[in-house]
Parts: sequence; C-alpha cells; structure tokens
Amino acid sequence: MSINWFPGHMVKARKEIQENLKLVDMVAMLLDARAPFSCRNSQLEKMISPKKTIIILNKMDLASVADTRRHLEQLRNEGYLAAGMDSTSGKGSREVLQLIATAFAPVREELQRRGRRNRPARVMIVGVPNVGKSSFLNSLAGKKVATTGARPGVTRGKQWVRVRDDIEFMDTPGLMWPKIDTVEQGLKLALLDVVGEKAYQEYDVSIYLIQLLREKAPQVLYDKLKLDNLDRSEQELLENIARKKGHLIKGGEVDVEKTCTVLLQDFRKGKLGPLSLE
Ligand SMILES: Nc1nc2c(ncn2[C@@H]2O[C@H](COP(=O)(O)OP(=O)(O)OP(=O)(O)O)[C@@H](O)[C@H]2O)c(=O)[nH]1
Ligand SMILES: [Mg+2]
Repeated sequence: MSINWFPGHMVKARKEIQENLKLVDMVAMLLDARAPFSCRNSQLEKMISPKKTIIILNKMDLASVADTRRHLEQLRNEGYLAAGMDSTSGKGSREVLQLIATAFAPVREELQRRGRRNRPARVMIVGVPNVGKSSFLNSLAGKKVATTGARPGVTRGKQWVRVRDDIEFMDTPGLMWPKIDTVEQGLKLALLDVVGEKAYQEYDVSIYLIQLLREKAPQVLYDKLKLDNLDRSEQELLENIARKKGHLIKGGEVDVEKTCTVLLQDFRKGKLGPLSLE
C-alpha cells in the first residue's frame, strides 16, 4: 500500500512559504543525507524556483561518507550550491556559512553599488518534516532559538530567528506533498521518520529495511543484528532478529511488533552504523 501524509497544517505552511518568499534573498533546502533525492519535493522546488536555492544534506553523521560525497557531486552538477551538515555536532557549519555568503554576494554588491547600507542576508529554511531544520538553526546559533523534536511536525508556523549578525533565518514547518510519487519513496520517507507514524505500518517499513540491508549492507545484518544466514525471506529474517534480541511473547512466539519498533528506532538513531538508502 502506498504511503501518504499531508496533514492540514501543511496547506497553511505551503501558503505561508509562498507569501514570504518575496522577503528573502535565498532559500536553504535541507534534505536528509541518507536519502536526499527521496526528500525532494517537486511542488516545493517549483514554488521556490524564482529564488537562489542552496542545498544542505543534514544528518550527514547518519549517512555513508562515500554516498554523501556522490550525492553532493550530483547536486552540484545540477547547478546547486550544496554542502553536508551534522546539526548535532555543528560539523559542516563553516562550509554552510560560506555557501550563504557566496549566494548573498551579488545582493551585497548591488547594495554597495547603489550606495545602500549592508544588511543581513535573509534565508528561508525549507524541507520535509523532521529533517532537522530547527536543529540546524540552533546549531548555527550555538543556542536554542527554535523548538526541535524527534518526530515529524514539530514546527507549525514560520518563525524569524537572528542567528548571527550577518544572517536572518526564517524557520518553516516541514512540508510534504499530497501524493508521494512511488511506493519505494514512501517507504524511505517512513524509514527516515519524515511521515507521521499513522501513515504506515511499522512491519512493512521493517521488511523494506531488511531488504535494503541485504542488498546494500549485509554486514549490518551479520554484525549488528547477529544473523548468520541471509538465505531466507525478509519475514524469516525479521523473526530471526526477534529471537536474537530475545523479543518473545508467551508460549515462546516471537514479538514481531516490538522487534519492528526497536529495529526502526535503531536505524533512525544510527545504531546500525552510518547508512545511506540511495
Ligand atoms: N543525528 C542527527 N540528528 C539530527 C540532526 N539534525 C537534527 N537531528 C534530530 O532530528 C530530529 C528532528 O529535528 P528538528 O530540528 O525538530 O527537525 P525539523 O526539520 O525542524 O522538523 P519539523 O519542525 O517537524 O518539520 C531531532 O530529534 C533532532 O535531534 C543531525 O544533523 N544529526
Ligand atoms: Mg522544526
């Protein structure tokens, strides 16, 4: 079944983004470094296309270094200024600030040419829910200026924050679009905790994760999840993970539900190691 999530507050958020575009010099689009292309929203990109856009691959601490390098290269080939960022440690912030300065340079030169006073760059932050937009601002500010949370849909309205003397940011609520393009993209977004938990079955997403791991990172199944034979169906592998973890219910049956919850949590927190989904 395909996954979709487009709660009411996003209709308002979309309108708010549209209306406030004229107030900013550029848009910083945050994508999850583990699956940046699945986090792209063509509706949103069309809307922000009149503005200079920079791309930040956030949560790079949770992604594979080589894959992030490849993704950045791809985005730069598309003509974007792009950089990676880890908003929990602040790693990457210097490069991000440099990107903003580069994107703002033409405006600053124009102000100078007209004999106007220099002013801070105005940057709107956009992206899917839970990608770390508010955390990114807090990281650049070095203090808590925006509310964050480990679930999608925390920020509900736009908010201006002055993070530094030379930049003003507008934080916006995470935006989805009415229909996710493919089943696979929906599964990836669910895995990344971008869509609300009511929009999917943890079981389906867990089976998809096991399938991805088997294809892309079998070592994780051996080393972190202690499996010794991958020549099984995903369903059987999930049951074996449950046994290895000791997730059992009365009568010795495996507790599949609990195993799915723990497996997804472990992936999202990076406990399975840095992993990219594309
Ligand atoms: N490991 C890691 N976690 C991060 C990073 N950035 C944010 N997080 C975590 O991701 C979760 C979501 O962060 P928020 O900053 O609230 O995300 P948001 O994009 O503002 O979310 P909405 O307001 O719901 O759209 C929080 O649990 C953060 O701690 C990062 O770079 N690395
Ligand atoms: Mg937020």
